[in-house]
Amino acid sequence: AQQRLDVVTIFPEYLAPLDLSLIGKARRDGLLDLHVHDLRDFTHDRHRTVDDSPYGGGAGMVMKPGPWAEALEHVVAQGSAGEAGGAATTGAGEPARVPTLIIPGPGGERFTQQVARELADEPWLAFACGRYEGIDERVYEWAGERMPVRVLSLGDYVLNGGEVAVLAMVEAVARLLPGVIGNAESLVEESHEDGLLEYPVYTKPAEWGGRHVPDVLLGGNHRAIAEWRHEQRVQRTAERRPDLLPPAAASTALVDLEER
Ligand code: 6GU
Repeated sequence: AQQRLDVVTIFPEYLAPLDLSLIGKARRDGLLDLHVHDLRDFTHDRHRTVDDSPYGGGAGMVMKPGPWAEALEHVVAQGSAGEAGGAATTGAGEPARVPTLIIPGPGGERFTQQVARELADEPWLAFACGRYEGIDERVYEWAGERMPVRVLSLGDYVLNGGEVAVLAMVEAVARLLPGVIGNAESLVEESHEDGLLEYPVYTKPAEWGGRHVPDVLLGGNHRAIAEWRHEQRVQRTAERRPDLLPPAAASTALVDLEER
């Protein structure tokens, strides 16, 4: 089942990396149907204006609602038109009438692996990249009356606009789509899939610059290797991301580490 993605931005060139690597391959293989739209194409003045000063005063500029509504109406019309092979479909095969709209922003709900999994189940996603101090609040209300809307943040820091966040979100979602990653097994043993960070990995040579690969990995005892790797995952998570562990498990793992 192909997933349709629409991205609306004032910097379409910012999305160029989506032609590369795994995502580019998924597009060429027909697993992803990606459309990037220039918000300025939905303005009508000579200067193709997308922003204006904030009512009430304050720093910076706010994105005007008009171009956003026209751009999103265009996305909905184009995506639900059912052009041959291009229409997003629901699980039952009928065309999806509207996309789930993602608005990236530092004030959103946290984008996590769980959210990526939810989005990978959707037939059609649209992304609205804000810039400047944000998008006029009425766009959120207007869109929310027409389609499901999620405001999503990558984490507690500020980017200049939604474009880089969309690159991250599209990559996290697309790699979960069936067929995008050749070896589906590599998807399950990953950080954030089961709540623990990954174990450390090594390759040849067995000794490098006086540093040795742990002995257990050189023997063929698969049970011992699995136990060692699990232990490494728990300790690593306790040290680097204790917030991922139940409080008791976090302190036990750190005590174990000090006793070694
Ligand atoms: Cl999703 N957008 C912007 N502009 N800044 C962010 C972010 C998103 N996530 C973290 N910082």
